[in-house]
Amino acid sequence: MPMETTFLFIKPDAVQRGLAGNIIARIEAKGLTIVGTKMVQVSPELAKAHYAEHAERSFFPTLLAFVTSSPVIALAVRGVNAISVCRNLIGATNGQKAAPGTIRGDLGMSAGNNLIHGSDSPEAAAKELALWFKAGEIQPYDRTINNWVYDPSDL
Ligand code: IDP
Ligand code: MG
Repeated sequence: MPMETTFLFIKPDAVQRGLAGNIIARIEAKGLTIVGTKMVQVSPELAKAHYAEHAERSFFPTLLAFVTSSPVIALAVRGVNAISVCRNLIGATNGQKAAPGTIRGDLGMSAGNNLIHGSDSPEAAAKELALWFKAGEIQPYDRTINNWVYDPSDL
């Protein structure tokens, strides 16, 4: 199966608001497989490495303070085209503009406190999975229900 694995983390606002279950339920119900998960208190070093591409942005200090403010839930998520499927499930960056039906569109009102991160390319997914998970923390299994989630032409 031409499966991809992407990296997501449920941000401190969603964990504090008690929305982690709602978000994980959407990912599972979509037909994606959670193949790795753990709660992480993000260090300043991990935050800086994860968001390195945004180091020059005006919101960078606020972003670092936010992601290190309270624990997050890291997720490795597997499925056909999982990277773009998850980005679509998450929605636009600002919850006020994100489409209804998306996680941010349904659950958030902010550009910064926007509930969840998702890798935006295969290169980012590879970098972020390696940054957040150690060897052996991801179990790349296929759910037996995949025969009902996908038809042969999807694969
Ligand atoms: P993305 O998470 O939708 O890919 P990016 O542009 O990659 O959005 O920005 C990374 C993160 O930085 C966002 O998820 C959000 O938490 C924060 N951020 C982005 N733009 C703003 C902003 O205009 N104000 C405050 N925080 C922002
Ligand atoms: Mg991004």
